[in-house]
Amino acid sequence: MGWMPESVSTIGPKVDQLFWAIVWITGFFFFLVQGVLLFFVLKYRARPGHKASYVHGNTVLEVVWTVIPAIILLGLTIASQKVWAQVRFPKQMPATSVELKLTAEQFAWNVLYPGPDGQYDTPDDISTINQLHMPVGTPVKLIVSSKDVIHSFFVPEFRMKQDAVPGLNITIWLEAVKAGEFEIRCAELCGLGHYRMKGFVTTEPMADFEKWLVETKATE
Ligand SMILES: [Cu+2]
Repeated sequence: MGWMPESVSTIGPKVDQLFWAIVWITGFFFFLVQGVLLFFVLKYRARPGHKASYVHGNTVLEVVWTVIPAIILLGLTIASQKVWAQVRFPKQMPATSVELKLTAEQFAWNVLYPGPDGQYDTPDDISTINQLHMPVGTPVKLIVSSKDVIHSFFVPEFRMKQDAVPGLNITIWLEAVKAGEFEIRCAELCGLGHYRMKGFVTTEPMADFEKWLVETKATE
C-alpha cells in the first residue's frame, strides 16, 4: 500500500512486513472486539419487562482471551527483535570498509569520514555538515552520537530511526538499494531549532561516492 515513503534500504522490506503484520493483527482484533461490544450493547440494552441478571464471569473464557493475545504479542516481539538485532548488534554486522561518524548537535548533523587511512582524527578525515553521502549496494557503518542533547537520526526511506545520545557511540549499519536524495529528520524534540534540524542523504554508485569524497576533501 502506498501509505509509506518508498523503501530504499535492505532492512526496509522487513520493517514494512512487521508493520503490516501488526496493523492487520491489531486491526482485526480491534474490529472484532468493538463489533462484539456493539452487539452486546444493543442485544442487552434496557428494555421494559427485561430484568438485569448478574453474571460472575467465566474463568475458561478469561484464560483463553489472555493467553491468545500473550502468544501473539510474544511472537511479534521475537520477530521484531530479530530485525532490530540485525542492524544494531555488532555480531550481526556485515564487514565493510565504508563507515562514518554521525554526530548530532543543536541543530545540525556533523558527518565525519575517516578518509583513506580508515582512522578518525587524522588529517585525511573528511567532514561535512548536513550532507551524508553513501554508496549503493554496500553496507555502511554509522557511529551515531551527540554533542549536547538527545537527538534522533531518522530517515523514513531507510526505515531507520536511531537516537543520538551524548556520551554514547551507537553503531548501526545500513545498505541502500537505490540511488537518490533523502532527508534526515531529527525525530527527537531537541530545542527551539528542532524544526530546522534537517540533513540530506545522497545514495549513489560507489564510483560517484568516492569521487564526492575526493572533491569534498579538496574544497575543505
Ligand atoms: Cu535534534
